[in-house]
Amino acid sequence: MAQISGAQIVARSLKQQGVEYMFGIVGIPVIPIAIHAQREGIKFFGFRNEQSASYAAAAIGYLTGRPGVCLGVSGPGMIHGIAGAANAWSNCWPMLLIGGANDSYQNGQGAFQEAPQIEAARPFVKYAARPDSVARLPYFVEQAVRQTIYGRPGAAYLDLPGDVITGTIEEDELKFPPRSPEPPRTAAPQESISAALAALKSAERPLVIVGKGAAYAHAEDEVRAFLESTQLPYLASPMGKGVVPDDHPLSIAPARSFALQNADLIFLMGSRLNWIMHFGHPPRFNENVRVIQMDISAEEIGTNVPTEVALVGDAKAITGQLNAALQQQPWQYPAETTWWTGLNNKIEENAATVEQMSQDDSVPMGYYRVMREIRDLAPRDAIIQNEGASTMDIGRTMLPNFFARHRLDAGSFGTMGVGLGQAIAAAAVHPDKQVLCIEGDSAFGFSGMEVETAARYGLNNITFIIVNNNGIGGGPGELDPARVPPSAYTPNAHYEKMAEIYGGKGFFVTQPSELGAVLKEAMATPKPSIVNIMISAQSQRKPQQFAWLTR
Ligand SMILES: Cc1ncc(C[n+]2csc(CCOP(=O)(O)OP(=O)(O)O)c2C)c(N)n1
Ligand SMILES: [Mg+2]
Repeated sequence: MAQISGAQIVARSLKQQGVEYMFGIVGIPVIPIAIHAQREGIKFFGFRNEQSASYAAAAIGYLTGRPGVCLGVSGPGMIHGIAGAANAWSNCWPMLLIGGANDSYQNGQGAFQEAPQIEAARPFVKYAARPDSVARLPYFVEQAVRQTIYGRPGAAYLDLPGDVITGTIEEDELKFPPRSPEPPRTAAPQESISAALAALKSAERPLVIVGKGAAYAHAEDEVRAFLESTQLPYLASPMGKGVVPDDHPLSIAPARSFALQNADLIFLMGSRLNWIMHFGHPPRFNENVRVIQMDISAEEIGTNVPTEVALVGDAKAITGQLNAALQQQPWQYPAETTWWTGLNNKIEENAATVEQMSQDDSVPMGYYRVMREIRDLAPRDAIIQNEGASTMDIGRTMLPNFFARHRLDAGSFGTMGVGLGQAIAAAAVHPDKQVLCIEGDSAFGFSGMEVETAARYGLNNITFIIVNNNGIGGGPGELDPARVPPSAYTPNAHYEKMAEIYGGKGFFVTQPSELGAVLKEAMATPKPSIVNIMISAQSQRKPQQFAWLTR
């Protein structure tokens, strides 16, 4: 009879539960878990910091619907991984954090890297457990994986003491639970479907808001069919972009502020009324805005603004129900309304301002000039990772998405530093697609060392683009080391030289005339390349009534 170790059981259980990707850093006591994960066919990516690894694991959950794993050593490794668990918690993405822990017989003795790990993980996870024996490891792995994807997705944590990892058992004594099926797609009661449609018909200025919940649920076909049959104007949340292509005629994205302020009824399709949507409150929203809310989580219903019609369940299933009802009884929001006229006027006005800024060939360049060039060269199915303050805000309006789950950013948690981990996850899931990782110079610095990780695993489909204004929201062109402003970084820092550490190519761009050719070459280069674009520290967003950063 054969003996099997805890590490091997964990790896085999993960694989059986549909885990395909693991990110982390090895050390005592988790090395054997990574080794066995590779043997079981799980793709392991050794990172340079568990924080980035944990962001990658969470992005995998969003992109694939099965959790990515972040593996960290006890104490500091696991603590770094909490960053990604928190990001997953805030974004409602599946991920599984696995932390090594000191041998259980040393608990309380001041063991090597001993820490209150379960307590530390708890507020950010749906499930946290310390398996009590080698034999029960498969049970705990199945529980953890299932918890991340059932109900509202989120993170789970497994705490694995060294003696459980290295412990052994007779293989025959083990029982592996079957793979947990995909979560049930719960539909809404028929009367709620009717109520939602009745509410939409009664609105004068309706607005649909498509969120990343719809993207996660793979509801893109249904959402598009719903919009096209009702002809309702819609807006996407930052990561809801692409569920319906951004160039769709029903998109009123350039008139976002006007639309939010004036809508008398909003239909939230997997989008929340949190800070990104200004809580649904005035002055960004109409005081008396009515709400139809579709969400996987009943607890989310009514948050910040009372909900008139609640559609609790799966976005794909429920939007399908709406479409079926509309087939029975077709209805369209009229094309000739003062609402559409107002929206279209605003779209034209804003598009003209943006177009003007994006044609500006001044040196140093402005954000819009840079983004225009990226927009024009990005393949239609590019996956866009975008983080920074203005780099992200402007990227959001300037860089379109045409497919669901093709945009990743700082998200609901506003986390700087997610970029490289997310880009690596996206490149691993979609090896045939171009991944553009468009980073503010500050955002890049949080996890810049992971360029080496990307190169080491041959993720040559990533191009790193740094929009460099010498700091957090811009910094001075010269620095006195005795008086460094809190937001400043080294002026004209040559971040592109980091490509040299792995024999890649870096580009430093100051002239708008060079930008296009450089971006093309960078995307065609056989290793991940880094394009460092100097822009004006004074470059700003188009004037906003309420910029979130300045409030
Ligand atoms: C983990 C974390 N730390 C700090 C912040 C605060 N913060 C918000 S945006 C930002 C960086 C903005 O600078 P940059 O990435 O260079 O973009 P820019 O606006 O200059 O284009 C920082 C540090 C944050 N959101 N997350
Ligand atoms: Mg910056």
